[in-house]
Amino acid sequence: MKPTHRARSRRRDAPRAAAIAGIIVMLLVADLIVIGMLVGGRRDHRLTARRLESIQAFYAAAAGMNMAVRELMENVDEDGDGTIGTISDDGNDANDPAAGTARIVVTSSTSGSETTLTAVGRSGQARRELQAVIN
Ligand SMILES: [Ca+2]
Ligand SMILES: [Ca+2]
Repeated sequence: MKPTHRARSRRRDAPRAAAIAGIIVMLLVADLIVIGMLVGGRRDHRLTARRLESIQAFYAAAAGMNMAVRELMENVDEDGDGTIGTISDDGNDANDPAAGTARIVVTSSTSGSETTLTAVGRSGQARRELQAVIN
């Protein structure tokens, strides 16, 4: 029996259909790779931003500590918060000095002959704290 025209056409189209299916699978894989790279890049960007905020907060705390130690060395309330050795320790975060995008506050506590200075730097979601004990 001789194959019909339709059966011959199906046999010729089979490799073409397989090639199209292969191309579609390759495009899907390429899409998944691109999406994976974009998601990974976005996560890296956020992580870098958090690290930058953490570094800014740390250096802001260090700057605040230097300001507080200077007040103690000079025996002058240079920032006008009412206490020598503290920086913007007035319970109002809005007026804390800024170092770039970071904010600073330094508090002080005294126990016996020891004074503990606590400097807090804040930047974005980051918060870094430094302490110094002065005898
Ligand atoms: Ca002060
Ligand atoms: Ca303040």
